[in-house]
Amino acid sequence: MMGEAYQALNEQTAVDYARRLEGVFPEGAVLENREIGDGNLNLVFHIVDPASGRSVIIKQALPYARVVGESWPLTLDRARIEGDALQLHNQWAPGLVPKVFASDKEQALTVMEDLSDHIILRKGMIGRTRYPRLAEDMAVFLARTLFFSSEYALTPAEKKARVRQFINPEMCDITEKLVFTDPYYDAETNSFNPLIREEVESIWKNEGLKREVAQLKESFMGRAQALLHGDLHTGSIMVTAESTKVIDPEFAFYGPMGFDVGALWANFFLSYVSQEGHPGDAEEIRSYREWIRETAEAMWTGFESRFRTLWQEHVTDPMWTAPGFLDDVMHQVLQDAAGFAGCKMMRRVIGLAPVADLESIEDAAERAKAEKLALEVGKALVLRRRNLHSAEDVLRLVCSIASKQEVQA
Ligand code: SR1
Ligand code: MG
Repeated sequence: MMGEAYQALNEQTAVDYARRLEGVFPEGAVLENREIGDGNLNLVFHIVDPASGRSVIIKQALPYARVVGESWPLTLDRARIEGDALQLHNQWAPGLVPKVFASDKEQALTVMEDLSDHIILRKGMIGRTRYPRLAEDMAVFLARTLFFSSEYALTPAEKKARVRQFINPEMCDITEKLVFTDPYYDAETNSFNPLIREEVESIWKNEGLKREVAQLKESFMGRAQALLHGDLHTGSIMVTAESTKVIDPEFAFYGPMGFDVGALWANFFLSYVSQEGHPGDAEEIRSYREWIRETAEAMWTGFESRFRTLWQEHVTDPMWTAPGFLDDVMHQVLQDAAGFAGCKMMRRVIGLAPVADLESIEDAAERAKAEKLALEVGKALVLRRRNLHSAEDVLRLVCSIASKQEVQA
């Protein structure tokens, strides 16, 4: 099939494809295969040779969004974007992304390292597992991928060439609609718990909120600051106690740095607000929430200090070295991250593509309590972001609302 016209794989043709990969499986290996994709968009095959113990993942883009079906056509170019982004991420953040063994543009697929000894972070967090390396690893990933792809590290010509390489209009269009538009009016794509209709309708009528979200949307669409992962939620991270791997950069494009930081924060905070909906005693809930709080804060602190170090080591443009400019950059990334986190929390409650942290709360009334908290925290992050000057401020605001103690920020 290599070099042939695109064809979606099935469990048999994926095995045939894997068998033809050079140097991956021994001649004549009897391969086992399972389609394990549970995301919104793609096919994912887990192919194993039990005799040699070798295994790979083949991820293939479908020409439509899997979660909706063929009525939502979607570019296959996202597989090229993902392959190119993984290659750069491997260079800038080695060890924090899966190894890529092959990319096939015609078949819109990537053959990569099997991470089945890891678990999707979202699932791990629903099970209240703590990951001691997570904050540090994500700080390194964010600092290095955002810094080295930016104007601060590249020449103007290199940066513009990268912007061109990662023009990703159809995937950005999904985010522009699902994150920044549809949740704010009665859109067809929306889907939410009927028990929170009053709260959702009040968001649709909140003109001040919509004005702020419009500003964030404009920044997402127009500020080509760094190569973003573009969809950095806890379903895009795989973990063990000792290892963190960032997967799935098919939404990668040049946008504002705060968007990736904010995506991760949003998903930590969605876990935080969902805690009381999952079984466990008060102490278990309190202490897991404390771990989320510490992780979210440490992730920012580690990110900022590494980014500042990279800046000292690599920045050469005399204007970027103007006293105070780096402080301005960090301050803006922090406030952007808070605003984007707010938008990303609200979209997961109101719009298409909810998250399991909330969806797996079976009792609709219990789920509604967590969803209302998510909306409150989301709104506050958007509306009060200009009053936030440190990660501590962000976490104080989030935790006080999520614990239902109002603070002035
Ligand atoms: C139709 S795609 C829905 C969502 O899934 C992806 O993970 C992105 O978050 C996207 O918005
Ligand atoms: Mg994904």
